[in-house]
Parts: sequence; structure tokens; C-alpha cells
Amino acid sequence: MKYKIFTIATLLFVTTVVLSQTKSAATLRLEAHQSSGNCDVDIPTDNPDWNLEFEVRDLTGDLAPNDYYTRRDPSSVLKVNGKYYVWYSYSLTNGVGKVSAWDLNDLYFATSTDGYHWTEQGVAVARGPEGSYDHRSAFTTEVFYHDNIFYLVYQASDTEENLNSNNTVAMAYSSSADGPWTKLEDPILSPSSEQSVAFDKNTVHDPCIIYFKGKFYMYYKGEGNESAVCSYDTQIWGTSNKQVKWGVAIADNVTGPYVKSAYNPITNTGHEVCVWHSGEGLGIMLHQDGPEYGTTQYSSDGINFEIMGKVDFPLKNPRNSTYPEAAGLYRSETSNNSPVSGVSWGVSHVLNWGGTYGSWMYIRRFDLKNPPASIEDIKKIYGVNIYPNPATDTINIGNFNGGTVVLYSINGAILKELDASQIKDGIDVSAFTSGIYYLLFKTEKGNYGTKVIIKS
Ligand code: AAL
Repeated sequence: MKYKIFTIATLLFVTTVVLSQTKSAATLRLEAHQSSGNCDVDIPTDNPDWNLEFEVRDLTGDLAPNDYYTRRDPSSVLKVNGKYYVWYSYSLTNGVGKVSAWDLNDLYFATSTDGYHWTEQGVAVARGPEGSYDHRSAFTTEVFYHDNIFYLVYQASDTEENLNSNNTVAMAYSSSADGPWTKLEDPILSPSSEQSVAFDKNTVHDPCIIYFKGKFYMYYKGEGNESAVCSYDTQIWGTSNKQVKWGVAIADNVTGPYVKSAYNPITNTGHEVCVWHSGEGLGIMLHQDGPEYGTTQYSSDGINFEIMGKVDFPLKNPRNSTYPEAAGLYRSETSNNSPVSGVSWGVSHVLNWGGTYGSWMYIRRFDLKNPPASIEDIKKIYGVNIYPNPATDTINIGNFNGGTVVLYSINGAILKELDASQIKDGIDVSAFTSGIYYLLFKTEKGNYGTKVIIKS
């Protein structure tokens, strides 16, 4: 009997501890803002790798800007048999009966051999027949490749009323990136509409599946009825108080069932979901809607994310900025060489509210300005040889034929900027003190860079 009481007491204690711990690190930070009324966000200054700056450029071919078409919310980019693939929401900008840019959408896809010039291949997943969960619109998709199968997860809306709220997340799969795609019978995620205060009570958006620690983590954005705390819009625009957060739902099998984490929400900010593998954990980048806008974050458990750095973009006018909005990351096999090499490049969308045919959006490319790579990868991927490392008097650069090389201090100061013809005899570094420096290669086709060591 004594033993039983002890067991029950222990159980109660453990349950209480577990229950009281079901708040993510991001929720605890939000509560601190709430109770102090202070919206300042603490961004560490000692993780230079996590401070990101992007360059953006328009694509050519079928994905060149054209206001007749609306292409938005692109998936990640995959390289399959030497070709790049991307999937996205597609509609005619002035499509008959459309009530918003993501209404009456289908999922289209395009391919490219160089990542700049794209050919649209047509529909991948079309919205379904009357009565189906995606009858009104199929939009905002993400691709996931696992065990030789491709999966497209996307937002689904059955009716016009459920276009902005009550979206569900659906999934289609194929053994080929070119399709054909088979839809699962039912959506794999729905809003927590039965709960009065859930962060995702009204809708679930922007699904993204990541294989992590032997399970399938589906990150998504939720919207509820909570009033916003330190909202981005209020601080930056002085207007609405929209605040959205991300959740995660975890499954043992890729097709589900996906169980929402008890720690949700796992961010307190972030419009479109953007997650990448970073070392043993995961990196994320948060756009607007919440106090931690413009931050990069890291988590070792996929649940508790800590602020690591910031994305450099003009916060006052982010809609015209180089921030990759609705980023679709290039998922390469070598994308885990540095904490942020998962965001080296990809595609994002540009919003144009209003135009000849109405509001329209197009997809463009973004590149990390100073993408970190290892010296070995630069040789493997670009053929450029950097030696010796550490260097004492000279850094030699072999096989770099066109573009500019910039040598930075670790704090970002430009120390030298030389074109290909000026580095024939190497870069003279004899005047620099011992330490870590950064070499950036700027070429017509994008930038890449690496850390180098100078030993005086
Ligand atoms: C986007 C995404 C989702 C929303 C709408 C289309 O920014 O968050 O996809 O439903 O806007």
C-alpha cells in the first residue's frame, strides 16, 4: 500500500513536471515580452555565421516576371538526374472568379539545368473535383524526397469560405519528380478548431516536412484568435496586429498520422515556414508577424529554438527587400557543411499588389551573399583551388577564371577586392595579423565563400 501511494505521488509529480514543461523556448520568450511590456529582442553578436544577407535576381525563361501569371509560394528546389525542379502555386492573375491570389490555384512545376533559366512543365497536382478537400484551391506547396519517393505537401481549401481560414494540409506522392502524383484520401493536418485558444485554431498553412532523428517533423504555420504581443505589424507598420506562429506535428511514417507537439507553438513569429538541417539540429529563418522578425534560430531538438543571428534587410520596407519571402531552399547533399549552408540559395516570391490584371506574384532566385563552404567543397563544386591553409604570406587561388575575389576580416570589413587577373600570383596577406578571414568569390552565376586562416 505504502508503495502504491509512493507510486501515485511520483506519477503525479512527474505528470505535473511534464505538463508544466510543455512550453517551447519561443513561448517562454513571448511570455517574458508579455509580462515586461518590452519588445526588444536579444540577438547574440557572437555567431557571425548566423547573420545572413541575400542577393536576389529575376529568373529567365518561363519563370521571368510576367503579370499575366501569378506564381507564388515555391517549394524547395531539388536536383534530380542533373536537373533542378521546383513546384509552386499557379493561376492566371485575372482568372475568372478568383477572390485572392491563392484562390483557384493548382500546383505547377518547372525545371532548369542551371537554376537561372526555367522551363514550366505544366500541372503537377490539380485541384480536385467538387466535394473534395482541395476543390477550391491547391496551393503553397513543399516537396520532400525520402526513400526514392517524392512527396508534395500543400494547403488545401474545399470551398471559397475556407480559403483563408480552415485550410487543411494535403499530400500527394510519386515515384518520379515528373509525376504522375497520387493524392492521399484525406488531409494529413487540420486546424485545432475544437480548442478555444489554440494558436492554430483557425487554420494551418505552409507545411514543410523534415526528416529528423528518425521521424518526420512537419513544420507549419498556424493562426488563432490570440491578440498579438509585440507584433511586427504594429511595430513596423503601425497597423494590424496579426501574429502568427509555427507548430510542428511529428509522425513515424511519412504519410502520417502527424501528431501535433504538446510544445506547440514552437515559434512566436514567422510568416512562411523555412527550415533546414544545421549540424545535428535544425536552423530556421523568421520573417514578419511577431517580435522575432528577421532572426535566424537553431534548435537541437526541433522544438526549442534559440535566437542565433539576424537576416540583414530593411525592416521598414521588407516587402521590397532582399529577404527571401516564402523561401524554397535548394536542398543539396552538401547543404550541411556549415550551420547556414542549407540556405545558400533557392527561390522566393515577390508580391505585387495591384497591376494591369490585378495583384500578381512571381518567383525569383536568392543567393546568400557570403555563403560559407569548406575549402574542399569549393574545389569539388567550383573547381577552384585555395592553398595553403593556413597561409602566411600568400593565399594562392588556382583555376578561378572570371569574377572578383574579396577578402574580408571576420567582422565584415573589406580588406582586398581583386579581379581574376590580379590574383595570378596569389593574394598578398603578409601584412595581416593571425586569425580567421573570409574569402568571397563573386561570379556571374552567383557567389560562394569560405573561411581561411592567416598565420603571421
Ligand atoms: C502565404 C502563405 C499561405 C497563405 C497565403 C497563401 O503567405 O502563408 O499561402 O494561405 O499567404
